[in-house]
Parts: sequence; structure tokens; C-alpha cells
Amino acid sequence: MKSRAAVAFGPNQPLEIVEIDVEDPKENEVRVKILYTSVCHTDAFTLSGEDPEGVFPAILGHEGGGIVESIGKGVTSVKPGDHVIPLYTAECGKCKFCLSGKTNLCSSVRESQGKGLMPDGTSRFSYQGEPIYHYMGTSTFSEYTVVNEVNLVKIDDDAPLDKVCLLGCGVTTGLGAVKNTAKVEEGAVAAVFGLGAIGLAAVQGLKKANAKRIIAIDINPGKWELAKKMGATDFVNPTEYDRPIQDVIVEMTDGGVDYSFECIGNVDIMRSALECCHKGWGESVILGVAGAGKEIQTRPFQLVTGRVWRGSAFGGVKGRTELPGMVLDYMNGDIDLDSFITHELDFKDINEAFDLLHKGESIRTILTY
Ligand code: NAD
Ligand code: AHE
Ligand code: ZN
Repeated sequence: MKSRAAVAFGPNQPLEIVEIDVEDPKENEVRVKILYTSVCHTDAFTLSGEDPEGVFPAILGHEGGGIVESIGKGVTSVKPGDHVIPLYTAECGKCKFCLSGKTNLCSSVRESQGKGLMPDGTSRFSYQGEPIYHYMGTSTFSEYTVVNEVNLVKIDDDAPLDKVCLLGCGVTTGLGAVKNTAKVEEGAVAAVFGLGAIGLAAVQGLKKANAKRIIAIDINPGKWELAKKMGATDFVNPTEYDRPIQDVIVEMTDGGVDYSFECIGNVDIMRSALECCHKGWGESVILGVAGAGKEIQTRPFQLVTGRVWRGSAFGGVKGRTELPGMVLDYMNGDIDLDSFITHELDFKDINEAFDLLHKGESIRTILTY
């Protein structure tokens, strides 16, 4: 079938809206009509050419919501008409990872997903007869996309897809990093570096966990208002200090924080986030995604003396098992998604959504097809 899509023809080029061909779903695959998508910083990261897994031309996008249009042979968990959220972290329930009880990472389709292909090694997208790569197993920047059944979760029919699409990445990641990865306890002192959707969701998660102090750190003071609304208690702008920001945080907190979260993708700030943790027990979680060739550094003594460095993908959330409940949590008022939506645009204006994110003016822009 024909579909409107925003194609990334090459790194650092604006996306081009073109009419592509989308094949029927094959065995264990599902074709979804995407109604809404937003733009996450990871889409911008891959478009920048910094992603070691970035391939072009590709259809990016991984925060979306839609309706099942058709299913391939063997698909049992969804049917045409079901409301769904695509998942870049698949959940097959059968692989070594899924069965480990230790991680939300799933190995069932990760290898082909990282190559921008379906498991049979081909693409379901083409433009003028030439294949176009998939992205993160989701490719929500196409009106019709094809995903593996394991990359899809059915949600409540009554959930507003223009809001709950945000659970496809950013908000779930921040909330989950606090709850599942750090397992923050009541009364904790925490620092969040970077107040985009991921950092703000971490702040919201910390508030839900009854953290005593939530220090919000960003070089853009325009982010304070939402951080405060989410529950932040202290605000730090690193550009106002001429010494390492970890020293400032350590001083503010009588020795350091219990937990920190890096939500930027800057390896120098990852170091600051670790080193602002309290000696003996402080834990730092890396959420930000850093470009090819970037590496983290610290003195091993930081870890010898009890600080812990962790990372989190999709907040440790198993999407097919847990997302339906998070959707209900939103509908019951237990998760705030609306505050993240700073802009709403027509899908054709998708490049403007990228501009708003780069300029730090938006948290999330909802694009309507
Ligand atoms: P964003 O661009 O909306 O937010 C980043 C924030 O960091 C901005 O507010 C910016 O002002 C701030 N910032 C930039 N440099 C800074 C500095 N030196 N010190 C303090 N603040 C600084 O991005 P986002 O969509 O919230 O994504 C944040 C990061 O999380 C990205 O790297 C993204 O790729 C990554 N991410 C990871 C996961 C995961 O599963 N681990 C999921 C989603 C996004
Ligand atoms: N492709 C990159 C890594 C990108 C990355 O770390 N992705 C995060 C999700 S970001 C969502 O906005 C993730 O979940 N990673 C785990 C995984 O299996 O992809 C690279 O460096 O190669
Ligand atoms: Zn994302």
C-alpha cells in the first residue's frame, strides 16, 4: 500500500515527506496505521549521523500510537482495529533475556532491528523501487509501518493515543529508571541532569517515590517551571559556576546525592553525575545516549569507595507486560503526560518539531497524521 512518510535520506538532512510503498506484513508481523507520533532526542541523534547503528535512507520515529491495520500469519496478540503502541524494546517472553528476570532487554529481534531490517533480512518499505531501512523496530514517521508482533503492545481502546504515545519512549524511560533501575526509596536525595522529557519524567518518578530532595540541573533555565511542576525542589544552572558541577552538588547535599540520573547524552556530564554521588552508596544511572567513539571516564577510586554506575534502556520496563498498566495509570491520573506536550503540529511539519527540540523550546511535540 501507499503511505506518507518522512524519510531520512542522509545524515544531517531535513526529513523529506514522500509517498512510499509499504508491503503486507509477513509471518509474525503487523501493519499499523500510526495516528500520532512525537520526536525524541534519539531520533535527532540518529539523524545527526552520530549513531553507530544509523543507516540511511531510513524511516525514523519510535514514540507513536496507532491502530492495527492488518496482521501476518501466526500473529495472535493483536487483531485489526486494536489500539497499539510500538515498542523499540521488544518482549518475546521466550529468549534468555526475557526469561532471566534480570532485564527488560530482549534478544529475539535485536540483531535485525539494529540493522534497520526485519528478521528475514529485508525491509517492508521502499521508495521509487529502492528499499528504505526501518528504525528501532518501530519507524513511526510513516503513516503505515510494519513491526514485529514482539515490538507491539495492545492498549485500552479508550486511551487517548495522542497522549499515551508518549509512553512509547521518553516518559516511560524516566519513570522506569527511578522505579526499576535505581529503585529509589522514600526520603532519598537525588539529582537529575538534563530536563528534557527523560529528565522531567525522572523528576516525576522521584516525586512519586517520595524523594526528599530533587535537584534539577540544566543549562537552560527555561526548563525550571516544568521541573518544579513535576516536583523538583532545587534548581542548578552549571553555567553559573566556575567549578565542576559535581563539587557544587556535593557541597549542597552534605557529601553527595543518593541517586543521580544523566538524561543528556554528554559523557563529561555522566562523570559529573557519578562523582556527585555520596561516598559509600550513591548510585548514578546513565540514560543519555552518546555518539560513536565517546567513552566515559572516572577515577576507579570513585567506584572503589562505593559509588555505583548503572544504565537504563526504556527504564527497565517490559513493554508488552507493563505498558497497558501504565496507560491505565495515565487514565487514572497517576501519571502526568499532558505536561510534556508543549507543541502540537501536523505531521508534514515534522522538521519544525526537530528544530523546536534542538532549540530547547519543546519537551515533546505531538505530530498528527
Ligand atoms: P532533550 O534534548 O529534550 O533534553 C536534553 C536536556 O539536556 C535539555 O533540556 C538541555 O538543555 C539539557 N542539557 C544539554 N547539555 C547540558 C549540560 N551540559 N548540562 C546540563 N543540561 C544540559 O532530550 P530528551 O528527549 O529528553 O533525551 C535526553 C537523552 O536521553 C538523549 O541522549 C536521548 O537520546 C536519551 N534517551 C535515552 C533513552 C534510554 O532508554 N536510555 C530513552 C530516551 C532518550
Ligand atoms: N544505537 C546506539 C544506541 C542507542 C541507544 O542506546 N538506544 C537506547 C534507547 S534510546 C531511546 O530513545 C536503548 O534502549 N538501547 C538499548 C538497545 O538495545 O538498543 C548505539 O550506540 O549503537
Ligand atoms: Zn526515545
